Amino acid sequence: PQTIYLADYTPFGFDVDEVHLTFDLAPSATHVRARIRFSPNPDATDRTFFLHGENLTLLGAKIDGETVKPKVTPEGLTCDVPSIPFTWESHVQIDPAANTALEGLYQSGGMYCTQCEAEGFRKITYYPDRPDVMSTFTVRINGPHPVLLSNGNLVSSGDGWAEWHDPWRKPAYLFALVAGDLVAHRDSFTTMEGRTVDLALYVRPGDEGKCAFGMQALKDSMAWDENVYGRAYDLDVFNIVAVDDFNMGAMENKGLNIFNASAVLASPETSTDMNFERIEAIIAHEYFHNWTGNRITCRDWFQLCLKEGLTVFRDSQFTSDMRSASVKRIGDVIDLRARQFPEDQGPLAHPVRPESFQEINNFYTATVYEKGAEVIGMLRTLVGADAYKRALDMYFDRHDGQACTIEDWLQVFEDATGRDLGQFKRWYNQAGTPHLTVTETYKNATYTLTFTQNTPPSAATPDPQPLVIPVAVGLLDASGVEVMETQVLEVTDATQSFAFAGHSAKPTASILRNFSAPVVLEFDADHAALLAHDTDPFNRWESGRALALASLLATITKGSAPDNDYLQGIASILRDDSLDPAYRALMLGLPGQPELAAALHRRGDTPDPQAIFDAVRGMKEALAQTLKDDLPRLYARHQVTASYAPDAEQSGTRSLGNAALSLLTLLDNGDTAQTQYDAATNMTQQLAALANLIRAGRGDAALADFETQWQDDRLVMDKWFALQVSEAKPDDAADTAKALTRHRDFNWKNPNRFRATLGALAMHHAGFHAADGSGYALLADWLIKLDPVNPQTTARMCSAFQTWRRYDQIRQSLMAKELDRIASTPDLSRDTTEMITRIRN
Ligand code: DPP
Ligand code: ZN
Repeated sequence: PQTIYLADYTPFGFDVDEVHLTFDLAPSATHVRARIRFSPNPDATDRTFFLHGENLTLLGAKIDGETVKPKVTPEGLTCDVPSIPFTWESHVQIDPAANTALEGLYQSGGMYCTQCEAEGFRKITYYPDRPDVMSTFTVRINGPHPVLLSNGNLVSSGDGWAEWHDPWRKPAYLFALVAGDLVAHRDSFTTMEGRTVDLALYVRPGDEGKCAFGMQALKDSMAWDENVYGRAYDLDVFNIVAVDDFNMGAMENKGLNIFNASAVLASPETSTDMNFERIEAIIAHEYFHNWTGNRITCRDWFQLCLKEGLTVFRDSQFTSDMRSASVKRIGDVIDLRARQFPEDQGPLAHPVRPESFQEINNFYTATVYEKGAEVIGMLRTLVGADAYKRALDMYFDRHDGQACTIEDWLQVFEDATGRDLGQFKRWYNQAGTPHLTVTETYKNATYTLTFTQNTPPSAATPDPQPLVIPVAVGLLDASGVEVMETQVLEVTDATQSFAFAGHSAKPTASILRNFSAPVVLEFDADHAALLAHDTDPFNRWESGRALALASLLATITKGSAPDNDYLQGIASILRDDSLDPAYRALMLGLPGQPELAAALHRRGDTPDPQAIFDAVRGMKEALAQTLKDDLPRLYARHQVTASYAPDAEQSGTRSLGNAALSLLTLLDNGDTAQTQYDAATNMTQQLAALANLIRAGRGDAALADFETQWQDDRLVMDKWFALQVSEAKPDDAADTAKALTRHRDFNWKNPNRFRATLGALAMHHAGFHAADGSGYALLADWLIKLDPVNPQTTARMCSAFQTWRRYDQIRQSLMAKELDRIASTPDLSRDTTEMITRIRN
């Protein structure tokens, strides 16, 4: 496959002034007619007229009304064209019914829908399918469907047809079309500019009862973006459509967002509190893209973080405002460590702005998204909230309607603040998670912290240079009183010291408060004191986490008993009813098993997945014993009696109740869980009870009952599939997943169901890494089977193997064998080939 380089960017030779599309929908023979006005681009030197096009049958082409015969290849076409403005017309036939890759125009449950980001539009018609080519679109849809939707505003419609016009210039990746027998949940929103916007959430008949929450989240997002960023919506309609078969979570098409049903449909009976929170965040994310992504888009796909990092950062701010900021921050860091750190620390490491790729779909990664958001968070910390706001206003002002780069983004911060961001820019160009090692000295009433930063080299960045690292630090005295409020230190050198004078006794340092930079911190802090007293909620939680990590590592490597300081420290926090229940529930969490494997690997040890699993289980038992007398009360006090609401308060209460339940189950063998299961009136309670019953080895009856109750609900059945795998004992995980692939409801072409079953296996650390290689083999079998059908989802799941070099020789060779087996599959997709090659090397 061909490698594409950022350094090779050149503009397209032509501007697109307007696009007219006509669709005649038919499952296996949809006709697409395009009429496109091109004119020479004065900024370009290369006037090659190349239009992307894949899987298209060209039935005819004309330039200014005269038939032409373009030269067609599997990737597109070229044609001789005039050197003055001209009108291009093409007529192609496509086959949505055969489109299982879910890119371009395809069918899902009888409806038509599209997914064009990143490069799906070329599967709809011939076009310069690149984000820096922007145009207005007028779309006519002919088809016997009650609902016919495209971007922008509805111009006119009749029986079997509709015409839409999007007045905002946009790249083709934001194009969307939906047709089907759908029902709408409607509402409206009046913008701060006085525009009344008709809002609609389109779903399959039967799902009407799952729309209200998503609609409210949309309205909250619209209001928030006005209040916080001064950004109002800019069309008369905003439509969202829920689709069952979808590779991603959702897509921000202009005025017509298309969502994976799992990312928008919600009801108390069928969705957990976590589902509700995720749906709220994704609705916000896609809505916020209207400004950060659509109005200002990316010049090329290397700049993906320009829209994604910023939009993730914005949706995190939104969730922090809607719910609890510290709980959100802790959740984001857990997620970063679980998904981004392994990427940054293994063979897939790439900069937030990569410099080359073969298949762009492989770069919709945690590094681009989540580390991209962390980089913006650091920028905001460094310049301050006011300057951040000024810079963003300048960004919207200066670049509205443009396709931009990271250079444009950093320039507005330089212009708004006068700062030189040359060194800061390395965060965008360098791969790898920096390690920040800290030592302390105390002499003559002066406390000194010395920071040493070191980013491990990687294939993408063989010679990393020092970064600008904002390190938020506070100091406490021996009694736990804060003697220095949070200060942000700017670490810019490989080694750098900061002195704090006037301390009559050696203070206790709280370093990297609120996780002010995405680094691995190595500091021998007084975690027990910080767990008891830190005024920074993040670092207080982090101290508990650090104690748990150290204790678990000692158990794994030396067989030590769980650390009593940790157990007692957590117990006091759990007993402190003045603390937010959601926060206390997080305090009961333990480091993820892959995170423990990474920590062992970093110390030069070889992780044994079963030993890690056992140590975590042992720690939970120790927590249960320590809290033995508290758990019944903790559980009882955190039951919600009011009618269900998915808000922060109620879900926090339930999360602590359920955290208590999982410890109680270790003491009562699941009796409380059974009672909760029998009485549950919402999915949060039902699913938590079911998980505990499986863990206690008595889940069969409840699993059967759950299946009977929910067999007709696709999204709930995904949970049923996933839970059996994720709660299986390590030795049974692969067999459980395998048995589920034979279940009559295992529709492997549906990405949600595939992920629920095989993705759950990949995420079951000890199960996936079972010593006999059964986990590796089963996943590889299914990736090989899925690849020709859906390369994008296949390639994404290959990352399960990315940490393979951390493990022992036997596991390494078992994994290498499966990677080679996948690699040698005939006609393997470009997506999967690139992933396997990068992982294997
Ligand atoms: N739909 C994906 C997202 O919003 C890709 N843009 O992140
Ligand atoms: Zn996004």
